[in-house]
Amino acid sequence: MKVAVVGATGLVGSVMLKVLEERNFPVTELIPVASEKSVGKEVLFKGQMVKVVSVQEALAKKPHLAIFSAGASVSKMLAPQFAKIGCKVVDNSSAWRMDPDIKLVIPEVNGDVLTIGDMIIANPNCSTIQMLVALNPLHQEYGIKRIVVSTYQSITGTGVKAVTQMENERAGVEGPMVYPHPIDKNCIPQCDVFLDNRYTKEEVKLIVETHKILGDKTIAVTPTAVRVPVVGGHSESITVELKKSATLDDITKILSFAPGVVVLDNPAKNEYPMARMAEGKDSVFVGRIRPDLFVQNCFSMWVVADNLRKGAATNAIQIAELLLAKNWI
Ligand code: 2RA
Repeated sequence: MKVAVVGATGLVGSVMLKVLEERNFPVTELIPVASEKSVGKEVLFKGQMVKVVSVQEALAKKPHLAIFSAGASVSKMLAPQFAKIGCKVVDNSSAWRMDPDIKLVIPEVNGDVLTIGDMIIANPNCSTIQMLVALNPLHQEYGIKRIVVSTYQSITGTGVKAVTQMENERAGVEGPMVYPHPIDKNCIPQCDVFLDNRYTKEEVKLIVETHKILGDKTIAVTPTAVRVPVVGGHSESITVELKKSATLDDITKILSFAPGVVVLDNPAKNEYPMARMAEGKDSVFVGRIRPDLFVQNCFSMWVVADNLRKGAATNAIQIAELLLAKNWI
């Protein structure tokens, strides 16, 4: 299968190449696509150096599948061009997520919404993916009334320039700032820009994407998105209030069997998920599971995942694997 990776030289794009290889996705020809300034560079794939090509060259090769991680404006402009030549697109940007005609998919949660006619499919935001992989089984069993979530987001979610800012600050070196404040030895309660409602774009994604993916706008979501000087993955403190009664055993059991989830929860041994242990893995790790001490049928948990893998590249490739299984690509 001819597979284009648009944004192949970026942080997520390079992880996409790695995951395609690791999962033995049946790529017969890789078509790495990047901006004009990167055309001619080479990327390593399956032990071979493959030349980065322009969009026009990629379209001319007529790929069967194009996986995008090139930003919303590029996706808005280019995804329809690939779809027009019959190429299925899985897009990791925010460009199509809230389009009513475009499916927003987490395979473990709502993979069954896909149809043969879907030509552009949106990959949800990383912080939404890990939250809903953990919460969907509880929603299916008990119904969710309210979610209060605080995220502790890796700087890799912003990209290479953010990692450089942190490293420069750590080394005491002046350099370009991608954040409005220093990130080293700091927590910045702002991911992306503020909107008129005093929430950030990142926080609103947790609300609107949850409503779209679970198909339930009655779920109250109260998000706070924080940037932290971590590189391995995003961590989330989640409190979920359920509509029906449940016990701690019920919750722990359901999570233990939930697709894509690994429960790591042993306070007596100081065992719980952390970004450093999630890095490079595809599971969503859940721990610190505990009942609320004041509110009935309300539970808190700590949810950690590698934001570049399950939060982006792996989820996109799992969507492609669903299409492959249906012979739709
Ligand atoms: C972030 N989720 O972490 C956003 C985009 N990757 O910055």
